[in-house]
Amino acid sequence: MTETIVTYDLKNDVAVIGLDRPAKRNALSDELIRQLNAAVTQAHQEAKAGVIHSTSAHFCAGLDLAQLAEKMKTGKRRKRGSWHPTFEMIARSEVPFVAALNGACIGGGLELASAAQIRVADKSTYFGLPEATRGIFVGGGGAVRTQRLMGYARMADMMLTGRVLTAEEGERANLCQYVVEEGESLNKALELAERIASNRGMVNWAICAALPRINDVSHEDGLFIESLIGASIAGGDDKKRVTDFVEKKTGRVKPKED
Ligand code: 1HE
Repeated sequence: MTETIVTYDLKNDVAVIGLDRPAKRNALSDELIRQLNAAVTQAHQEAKAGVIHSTSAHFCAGLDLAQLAEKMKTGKRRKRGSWHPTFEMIARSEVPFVAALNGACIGGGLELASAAQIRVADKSTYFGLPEATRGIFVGGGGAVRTQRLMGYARMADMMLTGRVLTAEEGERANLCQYVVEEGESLNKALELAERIASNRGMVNWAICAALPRINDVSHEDGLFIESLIGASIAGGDDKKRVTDFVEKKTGRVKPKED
């Protein structure tokens, strides 16, 4: 029987996906990607938001180098772009994902985290892109997504020099949006995911699927797509959410409390 190395749980409307290969620091083997794909597919069928976390001390050590070494010996290399469909499903769908980070968030692990819409790092988290050290390149969409998050200069620095960033440095470099105390990233990610799950699905879809695409087109085309999206999501329960505010049935935006 195949060992379970990705756990799946549905908590209310939130799919909780756990990377569960602690002995290998959640290194991304073909089997782990296969199980992750199945979990994300299931999340799409039944959840309104998702969380991806590690069940142990490290989020993810990146590509399974032992498996790669084995394939190099036999000449059976991983097909290029084989992670893309899974990571793309996380990145651009109606189900937004929050990645809860801890410990090593390295190489393909950072690429996976970059596919989520929100990253919460606890203070044990460190970010690295050691691909050049291993003589390989990013392969999980990091050239697009991670670069877009942190910018070319920072990514080139990390890749060329092996520079490692702490959680706080990662936040300043835009690799994560929240830094929490050690052991708290899953709790914070769940709290955020529950909040996200209460949004209209169509609006979440527009944020996840349309905003990044608008980034890819011209200013004018972006404005046009924005108008199209606005028109296409009109209807449904949007009127109720608006009138609820006008009739004082729903909360106001409050100043942030420390
Ligand atoms: C692994 C992997 C892995 C650990 N593939 N087996 N990624 C890297 O270059 C990161 C490589 N890993 C590390 O630097 C460290 O292992 C960690 C910082 C993540 C954790 O250190 P530590 O001291 O807690 O654990 P460890 O003793 O180094 O590793 C524990 C076991 O996990 C050990 O196996 P064991 O059988 O000897 O016990 C390690 O071999 C195994 N392990 N990381 C396979 N990555 C296609 S594009 C994406 C390209 C990339 O992702 S490049 C980055 C690859």
